[in-house]
Amino acid sequence: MLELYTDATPNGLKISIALEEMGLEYNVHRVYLGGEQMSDEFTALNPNNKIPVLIDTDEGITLTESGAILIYLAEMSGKLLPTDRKGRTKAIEMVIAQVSGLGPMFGQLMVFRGAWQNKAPEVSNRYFKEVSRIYGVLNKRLEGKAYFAGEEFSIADIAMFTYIAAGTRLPFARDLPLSQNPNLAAWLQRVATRPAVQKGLTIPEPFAQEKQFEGFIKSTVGLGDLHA
Ligand SMILES: N[C@@H](CCC(=O)N[C@@H](CS)C(=O)NCC(=O)O)C(=O)O
Repeated sequence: MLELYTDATPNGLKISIALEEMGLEYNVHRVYLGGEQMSDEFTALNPNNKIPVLIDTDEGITLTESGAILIYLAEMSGKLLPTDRKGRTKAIEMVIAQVSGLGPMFGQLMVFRGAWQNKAPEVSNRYFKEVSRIYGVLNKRLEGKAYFAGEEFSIADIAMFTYIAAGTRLPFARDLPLSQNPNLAAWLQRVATRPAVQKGLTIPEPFAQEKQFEGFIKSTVGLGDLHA
C-alpha cells in the first residue's frame, strides 16, 4: 500500500495529482506544517521535516523529495514518463529544473512577499524578477510543444503545474507574467482541465487559510520558531 504524508501545498499536491493521474490506491496522512512536521514520528520518516513523504509498504521504502517520488511512481505505474531514453531524460530534466529552480525561487518569493510581508522590497524584487525570468524560459521550452517533455503529458508537467497554478491564486504572486508568456498560459489551461489534476488539487483538504499561513510563518527559517 502507498501511504502519503502531505499537505495542500505545491510540493504536496504534485503527489496527489500524480497518484490520481496514475490511478493508484493510497492513504493520505495530512500533516499540519505549523508543527506536526517536527514530531518524532514524522522526523523518523524525514529528518528534513518536510512533506511530501511516500511510504510504499509493499517494497519497504520511505521516500522524500517530490521529484524522486514522482519518478518512483512513474516507474511503478509505467505511466507519465516516456519509455524511450531521449523522452525519459527530457522529462527528468524538467522535473529537476522545477525542484532546483522554479520551486526554490518561488518559495523565496512567498517568504519575502508573504511571511516577511515585503519588509525587504529589494529582496522580494530579486525573487519576483527571477521567477518572472523563469516564466520566460518555460515559455520558450513550450514553443511548438503541448507539454514539457513533448506531445505527452508527463510528471514534468505535474511538477511545474502546482507552482504556476499557485501563482494565479496567491495574492502576492498574481502579478507574475503569465499572460505575457502565451505558451505557458495555454499549457496551464491544458493541464488544469484534466479531471485527475482537478481531483488531485483537492487532496488533502487544506487547513483554514489563516491556520495554513500561521504554519508557514512558524516554519520560515529565520522568522518562525520551528526550525530555530
Ligand atoms: N525539495 C523538497 C521541498 C519540500 C518542501 O519544501 N516542503 C514544504 C511544504 S511545500 C514543507 O514541508 N515545509 C515545512 C517546513 O519547512 O518546516 C521537495 O521537493 O519535496
